[in-house]
Amino acid sequence: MTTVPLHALIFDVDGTLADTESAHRCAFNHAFAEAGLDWHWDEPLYTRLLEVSGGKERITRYWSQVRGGVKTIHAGALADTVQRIHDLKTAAYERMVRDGAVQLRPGVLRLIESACNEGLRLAIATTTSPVNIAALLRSAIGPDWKYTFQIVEDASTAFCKKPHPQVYRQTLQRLGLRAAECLAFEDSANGLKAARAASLPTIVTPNDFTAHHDFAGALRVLPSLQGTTVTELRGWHAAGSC
Ligand code: XBP
Ligand code: MG
Repeated sequence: MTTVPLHALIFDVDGTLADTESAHRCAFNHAFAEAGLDWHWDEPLYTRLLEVSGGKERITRYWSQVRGGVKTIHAGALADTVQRIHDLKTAAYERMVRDGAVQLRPGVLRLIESACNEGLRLAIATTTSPVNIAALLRSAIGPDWKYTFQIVEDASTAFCKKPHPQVYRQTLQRLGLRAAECLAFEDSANGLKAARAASLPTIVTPNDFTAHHDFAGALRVLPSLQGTTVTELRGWHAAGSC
């Protein structure tokens, strides 16, 4: 059994802390309409597009591979247009979350509370933007949510999106911990790859958008964190790197 104690839990946001992707999809479609574009992402298409981490990257991928015509646009103009669409999307998403469209997944709040009570440090490593994180956690935990998560790494600090490990490596650096002293929580194959590339033992809780992903290399794959205790996490962590 490993002798390395568990010191911190590192959570992904979208699809892990909360089932946000349906709201993200609606926000994208809202932004397309506001921008006067006849684009529409239905669930099957969005499920495929989720293979690309990052909202701006997803818009660009769709535009270049589905709509076409990107090559004729000056790179700067393309980036500006994608940024403008993504800003409209982020504003729509923030309104939706503020209006109660998204809740934390079952078991997440209870696990976060018991982890804090047991002295574990909590961090966030996500591809999404700070505005989205704040909107979600302010409505789910309250205005003091930042006291719960000591470290937050996101799209504004880690420019290489998952499956690149940058966001996890930076989180570990700021925690001042080794990967073996932590557990990561993810919902997608890209997220799992990023966490594993940073040598983090990782628990995966798939959702409807990621249930078909390959989760080889996960420490555990659970339907949700409902009923998961810190004692169980410590046990899986201890057994995980035998
Ligand atoms: C998942 C993502 C994000 C969201 C949309 O992030 O890939 O891009 O789908 O958010 P996570 P943005 O790492 O938390 O699973 O539009 O802000 O990118
Ligand atoms: Mg995710």
